[in-house]
Amino acid sequence: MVDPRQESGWDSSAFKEYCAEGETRALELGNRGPIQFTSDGLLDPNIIRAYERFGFYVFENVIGEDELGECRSEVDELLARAPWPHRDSKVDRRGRPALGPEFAINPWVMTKPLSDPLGGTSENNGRHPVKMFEPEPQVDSPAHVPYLVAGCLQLLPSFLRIFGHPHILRVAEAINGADFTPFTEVLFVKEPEIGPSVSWHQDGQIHWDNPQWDPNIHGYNVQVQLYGSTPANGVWVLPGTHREGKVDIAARVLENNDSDWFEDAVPLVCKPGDAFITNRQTVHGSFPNTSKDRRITVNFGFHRYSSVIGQTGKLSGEGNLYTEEYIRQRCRCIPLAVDARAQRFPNEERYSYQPFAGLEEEHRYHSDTIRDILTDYNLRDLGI
Ligand SMILES: O=C(O)CCC(=O)C(=O)O
Repeated sequence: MVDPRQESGWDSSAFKEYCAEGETRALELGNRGPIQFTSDGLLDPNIIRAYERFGFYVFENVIGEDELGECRSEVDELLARAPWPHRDSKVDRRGRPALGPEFAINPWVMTKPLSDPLGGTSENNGRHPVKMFEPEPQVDSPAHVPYLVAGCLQLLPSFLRIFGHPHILRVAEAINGADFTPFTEVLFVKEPEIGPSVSWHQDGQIHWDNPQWDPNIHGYNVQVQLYGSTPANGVWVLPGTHREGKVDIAARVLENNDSDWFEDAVPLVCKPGDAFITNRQTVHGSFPNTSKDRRITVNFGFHRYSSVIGQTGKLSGEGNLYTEEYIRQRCRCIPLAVDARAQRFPNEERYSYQPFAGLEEEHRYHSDTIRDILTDYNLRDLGI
């Protein structure tokens, strides 16, 4: 029998068919539309209901064309500073010193084009149990390409402004409470015909056995699409799996004739400027980008305060203890982002982040606060 994983590539008609069917299923779910609030200012209950049921929601038209253009330009400049042609290079593709050594955490997470760097390994606590099909890249591809860029609030002012978007933050408040916290802020980079895959996984790490466990305890991710996302280059999810607890993904693949093409999976299809939210407990992943379409995702996430306080968080390594002070320092990026956005879009409503209400003056966006709040701010990420 041919293993369908051998064919997760855009030159396979079976893969194209799988993508088309997935897209049809996705569009039938009814969990997409603009971010809407009731006359009382609450998030539309239909949005919350659909999110609770499926574990994701696609918000349409969140970011306008001008803002997308600014962010795309900054991202292009940033990516041009990546080590090239392999991750240990000291220079970028133009021979300039590559960006990186000046940060406490190397921003570049790089791997072989079209590969699956995590599947079937013990990386990230082994949360990616099954390796995806790895097509051979073209011979002239670089040895390594960035697929994730970390610490983006300090790298991209336009990312900070998107992060401070009032509607996105009101959604965070509606789902995680007024004292919601950030998590981590990265770019996912899936360049055409080289973008690596992210094999099926659930993001949550620490609360699976918590007696207070519930479907929202590990928070959610926000993915803003600068160029849109397609079934071939985008994230797929298994709807509703955030309510199942820890899923045995390896067993599920085995039951599925050892195939990672699940019949009930759906792709998160987006236009440029759409943003989706995905519960971090939802089983999700993305195939290698063998298509000709670029995907660049502005990715961040939010937690409930009660999910992080007193925890020792981890994705890899020992992890930090999330004390009240640690969390407060990490949350300062929110009022800073709100002010950065207000300076760029003075006529837009401004979000008021309750834990820092009255402290707006201390969080004005200017060179001192940028230095004090954002320098290596991601040493205090809130991974759970
Ligand atoms: O954007 C992607 O391809 C993967 C995203 C993902 O797995 C995550 O945010 O946890």
